[in-house]
Amino acid sequence: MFKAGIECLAACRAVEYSRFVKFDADQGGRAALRYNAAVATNPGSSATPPAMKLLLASLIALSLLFAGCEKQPAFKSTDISGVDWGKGFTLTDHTGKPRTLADYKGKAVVLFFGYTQCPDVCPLTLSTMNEAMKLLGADAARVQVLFATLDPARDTQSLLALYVPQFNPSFVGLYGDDATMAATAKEFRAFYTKVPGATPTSYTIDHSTGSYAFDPQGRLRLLLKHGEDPANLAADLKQLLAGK
Ligand SMILES: [Cu+2]
Repeated sequence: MFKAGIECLAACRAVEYSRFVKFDADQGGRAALRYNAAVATNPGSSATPPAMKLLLASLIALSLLFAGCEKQPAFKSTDISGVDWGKGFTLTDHTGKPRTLADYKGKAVVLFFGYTQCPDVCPLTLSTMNEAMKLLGADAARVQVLFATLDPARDTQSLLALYVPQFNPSFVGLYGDDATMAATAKEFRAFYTKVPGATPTSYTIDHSTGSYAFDPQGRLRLLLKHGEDPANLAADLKQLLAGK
């Protein structure tokens, strides 16, 4: 039922519609043949053609079908439910504790990839998430924001412990070695590339800017876009918490 709802917009218009069209063509064709045969044997007949009745019934059924689709949860963010990537991660948090996605089961999780020396995107994303947390009120206790560094060479555990909770005491920084971070970013289809600076340690990192939202069952559900209105983020997270 739930799954059907999620896939409704994507699937029902394509699959169900084609089923209806096929049904209509098959049944309508046969009915039309029967009608032609009936008219041939009884030329005075003024009954509504059976093919027409079938067509009307199909149109009513189709409009009901689409009305049903529109009642499904409408997220403000991009619904990516059911994708075969972004299954999870194995990283270390800013207190040194090993962490996987399963540790946060029962909470909606927002995962973001970035780096602490980022001049714009990362601090804005974290402060926007903090605004969303404020709007969530008591529900904020059931949301976990995770900041995974793409720059483990400079973003040490202690630096993450200083930086990430500044935005919100509940936010958690995550790190791994270079290979682990590359594999984790790849699992989430996040992109990043080092841009050399004036000195070997003053590089910047260009990176993709979306955040990933999981429902309390740990399923990847939404891609949150950079610069999203905190009210929209809070509304989407509330829906995930409500089991939508
Ligand atoms: Cu950034």
